Amino acid sequence: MEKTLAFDVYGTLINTSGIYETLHEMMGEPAGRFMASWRDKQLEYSFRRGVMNQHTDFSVCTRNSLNYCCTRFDINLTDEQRKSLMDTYKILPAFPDVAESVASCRRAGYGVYAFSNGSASAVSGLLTHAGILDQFDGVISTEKVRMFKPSPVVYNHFLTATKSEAQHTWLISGNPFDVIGAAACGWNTAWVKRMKEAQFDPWDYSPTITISGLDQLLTSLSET
Ligand code: 2OP
Repeated sequence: MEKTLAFDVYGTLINTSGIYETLHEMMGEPAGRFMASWRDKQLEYSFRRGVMNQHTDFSVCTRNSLNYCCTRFDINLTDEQRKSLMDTYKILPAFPDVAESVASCRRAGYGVYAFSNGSASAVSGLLTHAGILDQFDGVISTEKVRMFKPSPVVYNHFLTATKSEAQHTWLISGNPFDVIGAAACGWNTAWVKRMKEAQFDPWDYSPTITISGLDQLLTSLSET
């Protein structure tokens, strides 16, 4: 049975902090707090929409949370500035350890997929801009089942779409909510803990493996 790797996109393959420079040019000092708030609120909106069965394109969660943060931080960005931020979000950089790690896992015989709340077109655009789209066997977006992570619906959709089985599938993610969601569905999980101070939720699920970068992934997988 082929082993399958599902790589989360935002925060795992793609560095969402890549938006910082643009934010800092627009607002100076609050950029760091603004960026963190924006990401948290974006995810909160996706969770709430999932529970409410009110799915929409993930970019709507991104735009709504941007507007929320402008009010919260009392920063009056123009429509042009907001559009510029949304456009920058479409071409965020990949982390430097992604290309070699994904290629080596594929050479080792793993099926490798990008797996995201983002639409297939948004994710394909990000990976194309980063020059790594053709390193993946496919892009699996949760849009097909009109649901967001960490609903079990999306993890089951991934298995169906890739003809994989939970016990032979790994979720590779920097996001604890995603790791816990996949673990609750019986998947193996790798938490990519890039920041020393990153905290995992004290729930009754822990990652199968924890790595500080994707350069450690293949070695860690072969040791399990
Ligand atoms: C994803 O890419 C939002 O990181 C999450 O699905």
